[in-house]
Amino acid sequence: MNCKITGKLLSPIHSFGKMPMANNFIENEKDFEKEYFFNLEFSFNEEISLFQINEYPDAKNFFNEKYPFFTGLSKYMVNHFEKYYNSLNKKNLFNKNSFVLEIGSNDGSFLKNFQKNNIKCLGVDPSKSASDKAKNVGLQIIDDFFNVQTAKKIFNKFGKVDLIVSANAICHIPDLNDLISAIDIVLSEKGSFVFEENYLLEMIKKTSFDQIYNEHIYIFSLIAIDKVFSLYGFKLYDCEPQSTHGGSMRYYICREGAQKVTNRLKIHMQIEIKNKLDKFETYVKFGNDCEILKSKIYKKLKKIKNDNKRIIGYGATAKSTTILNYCEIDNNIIDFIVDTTPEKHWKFSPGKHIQILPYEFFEKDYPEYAYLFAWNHKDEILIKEKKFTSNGGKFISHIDLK
Ligand code: DWN
Repeated sequence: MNCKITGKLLSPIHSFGKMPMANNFIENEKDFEKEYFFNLEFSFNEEISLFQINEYPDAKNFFNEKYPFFTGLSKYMVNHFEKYYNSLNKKNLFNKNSFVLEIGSNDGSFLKNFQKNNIKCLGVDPSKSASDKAKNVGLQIIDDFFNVQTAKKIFNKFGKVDLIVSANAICHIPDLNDLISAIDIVLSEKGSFVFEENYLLEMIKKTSFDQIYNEHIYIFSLIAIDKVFSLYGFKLYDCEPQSTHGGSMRYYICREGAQKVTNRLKIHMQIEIKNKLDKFETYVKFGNDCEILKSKIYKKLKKIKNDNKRIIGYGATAKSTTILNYCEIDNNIIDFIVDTTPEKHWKFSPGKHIQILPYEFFEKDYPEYAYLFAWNHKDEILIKEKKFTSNGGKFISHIDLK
């Protein structure tokens, strides 16, 4: 596979084996046979310090009217987006006359904050299942991928935008060259592009290999974002670590010279250098760490089963696809997975075909163990599940086994 930016041939560092598409929950048992698998492996482009997966299915196969992830199901995330809005407001990155664009607006959880404050805004998202929810609350959404073509349409209809925002969407876009060209078309001269994504340093520290799946083409670092955007006349000028999604980073980008680079950015860049995020060897070690953790997870789950205890899965996350398939965990180990998303209920998990049940099945008959696939929402979930834990129930996950 060649890097979409430098054209360099990338050599694989580590493979998680044959992997189905995350979020491709299967409705009918007769469709198990037809399931699509690809080789999930990662590489590291040293020239631009970019961590990426080598093979991935076309996004049209999953970001469509069936996409089953909705941001607004987590109260913490809804709250997080209000804080994100307030922080941009405090930094004067928009004002009451601004026009704001969100890339990957999902169900409108972020844009609702602009709408509430009468700021003109527009969302772009190809997942109609999610964008219909945003439209239902009166938001203006384009059901499409954000690319040069869409950017031209936006520019022709609305002119330039003052602020482009995004959360957990940019790492889903394979062609960063096209993405940045699209940003160049719509962003005003003094405007900022602010986005946040799960953060490479956190993934390396936690060995949270489940952040890697077909939707996440890249796991970004500051060094990578700085190098990539500077190839196109843009500048990374600030950053802000976030606790969401297991540890994220917020990136602030402007046109070269439009903003002053902050000390905070310089400090965090130094931390990345110290942690060797720009070195190939870091990712070879990460691959080895994944293998070690995989065998620890399997042993732990096998021991629980040998002790005749029940394990269910908590949260049919996209991330759980990598855990279940890489670690060879099937329904001999996990009875079923509960989730609060109606669109996932009674379907089967990709690859290992564990059934997804409504949340109530958890409360009805508590198991001894729950594998917390939604470990990134642990704080929110532990508050909700005091009854389970005070009755002796235990949450487990690979994050705690490291
Ligand atoms: O980048 C992405 C992130 C932001 O969202 C996407 N590629 C896809 C998706 O990834 P994920 O599915 O791993 O995200 P979450 O937020 O970890 O998914 C949580 C899942 O757990 C949802 O299906 C909802 C469910 N859930 C639950 O059943 N009870 C969540 C909470 C908080 C709960 O209390």
